Amino acid sequence: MSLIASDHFRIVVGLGKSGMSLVRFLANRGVSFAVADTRENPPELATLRRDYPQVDVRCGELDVEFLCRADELYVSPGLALATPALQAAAARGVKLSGDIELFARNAKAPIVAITGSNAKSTVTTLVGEMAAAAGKRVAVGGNLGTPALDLLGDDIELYVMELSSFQLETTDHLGAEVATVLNISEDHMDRYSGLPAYHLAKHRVFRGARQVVFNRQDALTRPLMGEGLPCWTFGLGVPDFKGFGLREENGEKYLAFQFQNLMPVRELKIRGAHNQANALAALALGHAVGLPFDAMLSALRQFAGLEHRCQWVRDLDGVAWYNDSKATNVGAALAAIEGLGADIDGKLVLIAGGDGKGADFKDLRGPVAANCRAVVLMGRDRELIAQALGDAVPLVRVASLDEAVQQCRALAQAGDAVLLSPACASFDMFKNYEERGRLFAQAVEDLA
Ligand code: UMA
Ligand code: ADP
Repeated sequence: MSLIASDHFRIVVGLGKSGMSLVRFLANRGVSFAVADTRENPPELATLRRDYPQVDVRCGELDVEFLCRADELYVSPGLALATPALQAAAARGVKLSGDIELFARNAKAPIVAITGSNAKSTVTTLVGEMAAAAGKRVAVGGNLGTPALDLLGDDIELYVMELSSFQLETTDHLGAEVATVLNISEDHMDRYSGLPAYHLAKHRVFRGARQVVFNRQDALTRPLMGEGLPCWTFGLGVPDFKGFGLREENGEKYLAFQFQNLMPVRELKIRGAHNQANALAALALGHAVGLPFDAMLSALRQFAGLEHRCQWVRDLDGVAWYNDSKATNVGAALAAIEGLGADIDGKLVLIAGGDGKGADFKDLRGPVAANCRAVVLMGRDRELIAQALGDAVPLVRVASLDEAVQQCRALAQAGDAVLLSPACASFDMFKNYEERGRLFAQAVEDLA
C-alpha cells in the first residue's frame, strides 16, 4: 500500500530529474496530478510527453490560480521556496512538500541520511560500498545519482541517502535510522538569508531520527534537539567513548573506535586529512546500522575516491596535476588546499573562480598564502576572489580554462602540484562541475 491519499490532487513543480521521478511515482500509484515548470522547455518535457501524454503540463511563469488547484505541491530542490508564486499558494493553504518527504513516507527499510556542506557524496558512496561489502541489498542516491523515489523497492534492506539543504527544506519528517550533518561552512548564500537559515535547513535531517552521528570538530553539526538519542561521533582527534577518531601507536597512525585500533591510515587510498575524517564518518554511520567492521574496513581499503574530488590526473615534468572541480564552495577548496598542500614537497598553483553563489572568499587568504605559489583566476566572480586574496600571492587572470592550464604549466616548478579547486559553482562557464573537470583533465592530458 502506498502511503499517499489518492483522492487529492497534486502538482509537481519542476520537471528535471527529481520531477520526473515524482511523475513516475504518482502515475504508478494512480494519483491525479499535473506538472508545472518556470522554464519554457524543461529537461524532461520530451520524456513526459512521450510516456505520459495525458498529464497536464504548464511551462513558463508559474500561475498561482493553477497551483491553488492542488492540495499539495511537490517542489523541485532547484526552486527556492521563497519563489513568490509558491509563497502565494502556501498562503492560500496549499502544502509545499518534496520528493524526499514522499520517499521517507514510503521507504520500508532503514535510512542512513547524510547531509553537510562538503563530503556528502564521498561519505554516501563509502557507506553504500560498506553495506554492499556486508552483503546488504542497498540503494544509494538522493542528491547524488538516482533520485530518491526511483530507489524504492520491496527487496531493499538499507537506503543510503545524500540529502541537500534544498531537499531537506521540503521534508517535514525524515525518520532516518541514523542521520548526520558532516560539516557546516558557507554555501548557497544566494538561496539563504545567511548561515543560520542554511544551518536550520541542514538540521532538518535529524527530524525523527533514531540515532545521530556528529563531527566533534564542528560544533554546528551537533543536533539542536533530540537529547537522549543514541549518538556516535567522529573527528581527527583521539576517540572517546562512542567516538571514531585517530590514534597513534609506535609511529603508526590508525583509524580507531573507542579504545580499539581498526586500520592503519596509510592503507586508505583516498588522501588528505579531510578524507580521513570522511572514512571515520562512514564507519560511524555504518556501525550505527550494524555493519560489521571487517566488511567496512575492506570497503575502505578498496575505495579510490570519486571523480572530480582531488583526483590525480597526471605527472608532468615533476608537477602533479589534480582535478578538484567538485570544490564548488570555499570550505571544499580549503580542505583541498590544506590537505594537498601538506602532502607535497613544493607549492600549489591553484586555479579558482566561477559563480561564487554570494560567498565571502576571505577565509581563502591565509591558507592560500601558506600553500600556494600563485593563483590563476577565471570566471564571473574572479575579481571578488582577487580582492579577498589581496597581495597574498601573485594572481594571474585568464579568460578560459585552456588558458588557465597553459599559465599553470609556466608557473609550476618541479615538486609543485597544480590544483583546480575553484571554490565556486561552474554554471557561468560550463554545463556543470563534471564538464569543467573533464575539460580540465583533457587540457592537461593534451599538454605536450
Ligand atoms: N529550474 C527552473 N524552474 C523550475 C525548476 C527548475 O528554472 O521550475 C532551474 C533552477 O535553476 C534549478 C535547475 O533548474 O536550479 C535544476 O532544477 P531541476 O528541477 O531541473 O533539478 P533536478 O534535475 O530535479 O535535480 C535535482 C537536484 N538539483 C538541485 O538541487 C539544483 C540534483 O542535485 C539532484 O541530483 C536531483 O534533483 C535528483 O535528486 C544537483 C545539485 O546541484 C546535483 N545539487 C546541489 C548541490 O549538490 O550543491 C544542491
Ligand atoms: P558534496 O557531495 O558534499 O559536494 P563531495 O564528496 O562531492 O561532497 O566533495 C566535494 C568537495 O569537498 C571535494 O572537492 C573535496 O575536496 C571537498 N571535501 C571532501 N571531504 C571534505 C571534508 N571532510 N571537509 C571539507 N571539504 C571536503
